[in-house]
Amino acid sequence: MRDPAPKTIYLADYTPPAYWVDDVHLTFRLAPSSTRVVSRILFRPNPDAPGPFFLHGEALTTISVRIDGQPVSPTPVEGGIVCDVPDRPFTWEAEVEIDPQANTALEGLYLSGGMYCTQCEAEGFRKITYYPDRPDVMAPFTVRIEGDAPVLLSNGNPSGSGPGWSEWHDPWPKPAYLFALVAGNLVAHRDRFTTRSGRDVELAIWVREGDLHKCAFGMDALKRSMVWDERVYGREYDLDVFNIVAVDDFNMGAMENKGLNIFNASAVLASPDTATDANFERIESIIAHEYFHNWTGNRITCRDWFQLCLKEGLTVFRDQQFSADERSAPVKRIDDVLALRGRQFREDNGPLAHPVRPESFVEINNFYTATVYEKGAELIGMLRRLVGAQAYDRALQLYFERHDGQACTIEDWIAVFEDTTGRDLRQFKRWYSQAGTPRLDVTDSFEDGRYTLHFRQHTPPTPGQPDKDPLVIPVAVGLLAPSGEEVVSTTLLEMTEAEQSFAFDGLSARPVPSLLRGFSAPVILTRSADNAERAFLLAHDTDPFNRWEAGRALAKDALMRMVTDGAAPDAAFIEALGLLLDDDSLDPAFRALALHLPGQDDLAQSLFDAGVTPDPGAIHAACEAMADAMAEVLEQRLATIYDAMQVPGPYSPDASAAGRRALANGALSLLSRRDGAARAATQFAAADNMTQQLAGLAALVRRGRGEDALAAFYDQWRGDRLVLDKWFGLQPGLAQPQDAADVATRLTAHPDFDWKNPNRFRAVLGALAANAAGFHHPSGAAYTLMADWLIRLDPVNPQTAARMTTVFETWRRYDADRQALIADALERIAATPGLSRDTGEMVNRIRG
Ligand code: 0A1
Ligand code: ZN
Repeated sequence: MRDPAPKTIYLADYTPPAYWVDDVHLTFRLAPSSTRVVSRILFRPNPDAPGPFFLHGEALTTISVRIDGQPVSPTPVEGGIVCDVPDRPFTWEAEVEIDPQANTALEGLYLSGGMYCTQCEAEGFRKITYYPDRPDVMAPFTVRIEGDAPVLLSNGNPSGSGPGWSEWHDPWPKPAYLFALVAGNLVAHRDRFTTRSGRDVELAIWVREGDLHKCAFGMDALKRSMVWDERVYGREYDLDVFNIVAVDDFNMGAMENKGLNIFNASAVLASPDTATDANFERIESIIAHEYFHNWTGNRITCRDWFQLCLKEGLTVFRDQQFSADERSAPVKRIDDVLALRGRQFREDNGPLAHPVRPESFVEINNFYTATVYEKGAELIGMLRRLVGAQAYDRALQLYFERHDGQACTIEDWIAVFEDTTGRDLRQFKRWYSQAGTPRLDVTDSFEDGRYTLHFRQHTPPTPGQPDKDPLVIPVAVGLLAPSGEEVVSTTLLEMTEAEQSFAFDGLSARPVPSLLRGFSAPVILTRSADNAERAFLLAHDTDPFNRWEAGRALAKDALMRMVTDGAAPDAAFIEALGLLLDDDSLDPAFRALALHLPGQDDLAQSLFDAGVTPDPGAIHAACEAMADAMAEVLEQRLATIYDAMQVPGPYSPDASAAGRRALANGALSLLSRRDGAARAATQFAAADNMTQQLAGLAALVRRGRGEDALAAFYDQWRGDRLVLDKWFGLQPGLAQPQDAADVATRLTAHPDFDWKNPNRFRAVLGALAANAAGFHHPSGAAYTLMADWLIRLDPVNPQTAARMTTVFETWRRYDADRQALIADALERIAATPGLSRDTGEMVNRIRG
């Protein structure tokens, strides 16, 4: 039965399960629209929490149910069934029929291009069979698959196979959300790994035959992840096989199912000619992320879905550490902070703000958010900073020892740190329950050799949380002498009060502070620094993150003055940038980041915070004018850099080569404003790798000279779904503001616009929304197009539709006309008959 009216679930209402599961045996008889699932489950009453016997179940046709061999007739109730059961352990046997072919929501068992696959997190297992589909019920699984596909995979180790069947046994108790099954016509890229204690593990990446040449990088990333987790966290793999499968139709990036990770094809497949450097880097981090979940998520899982950050925040933090170790740590930190500010700050400062550990939800799938993931990871980073790296390592070992095989809470997590260090972390825990981005205002004074920093913290109200308490904020600070020399090296100040001062003695002159080094806390720092100080830090700071931050602050200030006062592009900023670009001692990847102007959405938020209603058209114009000025002033330097950064020899996705290409392509984009896009055309035509081909194409399109190249690109790549997604995304993403909605409309009518495929849908509509000036063009055409498509997608794939509604989350920033247009679009979505619980919840929260 489906929910009559969506209801809100509360963390405070948690109760333990009334029945434990000791063993699960599943048999699948696969058929596209009539798959039979037979379950045999050993249940045991939980003496600590007696209650009715309830099993989740959705869209299941019941064929038969038996308890201890005797037929029974369970009673359907909302979301599942209840049944009278004996007051002792018993065996439950059920046979149900499901329809994978009709499953367009891509949750449960579904078909993707003729291949069976599953997605059970968070609550998809209930669409496969009756079960207590909650993460605190953990059990070993044995699975038998019968079907005519040549490859039949499930979790754990293979325990038998024959023509048309295979059997799998997963000895490690797991919650149902980690269940997986794959069946199809697949081939494997194989390898092996020997763990440090000598276990031989067979590794395989399963793909369609035509994709076999795109697996080598993913496999290498997997082996590097396995080595890293042994070395850094002491975590070894625990099965004889580790399988990864690439799937074309997938709602998210990937899924950490035990021993059988399922990946969106875009998150695993890469070859030099089809994937960009950014794609390679993303693949490496997602492979690592899913692999690291084996310990942080699978062996130790979440008690309930409110604890999602327990596995996600920690696993993101671990994958960030891995990428920092494998690549350049400062560049990785800047990338992570850019993503945090771009997505999480936006969420935390709007109607969708929620705590890292939410206290209620209607649809849990709506809480796989930047706050749970990225802010969740920042909380781990802060804890590590506060207790120190060694205590962190000890706390983690205690966590693994104490909680292996358990379903845990944030309280368990905090307790291992308290027990390891003897610290009282109650105040720190507020970070998990208090939503909103804290503001940290800083002033300073200098007298008689004593330099004092005064901090004041406050967190603005967020939905349901009008008042906030002070947080523990680790502020990493360094001080520089006017000569540029560092006089106080990085020191961690621990702020715990609403207002607090910290003094440094013995200074011979007023120093320049370098604050929040390495972005030591996820806050918005406000300080009325002048541009001379920023330029000084850009030139001298020893902390690479803050050096970049100073350049960014200069750029932001210059752009905001252009928007608000009609100022000309700031020559001092461009000159400072030129000096940085010339500094060959700096990593090219770092210089490439400095060359990027702040994003237009970021500028809109900063203007809004400064009390100015942002006009996306004016912001776009300012960024264009700034880029023109940068290109004009720096033309010679950019040309030199472009030539110097060319990477000889065959393509390699390594960080150093990728950094050189990033800088060359940053230069190319600006130079195209001066050379009629001649270099871009040459690069596009000559490129032997996707990074350069796409950068050439983007520069041509930006300059309005992309028509032929777009056609050539389409002809070349029409047979490759992942590359075609780039073609679909690039056009609305780079269109002129007045054209963006038309370009997107045209693309949605293209024969290759397979809108039921989440990647393709996101390529066009996500890219349109990312084009801030185009999406917010005063005509409102993009809002209408977006609403039309969300209404169309919702009944087919509620999860992807609901996520896409976040394109409207910033609507309160804008002027009355735009707000009215967006309100209409939201109203229209909300009024759609039969709207899903997913999209309904999101639209209601966004409307506020
Ligand atoms: N746990 C996965 C992400 C994921 C979450 C939800 C999904 O369906 C609702 C699918 C995947 C991860 O963190 O990688
Ligand atoms: Zn994850």
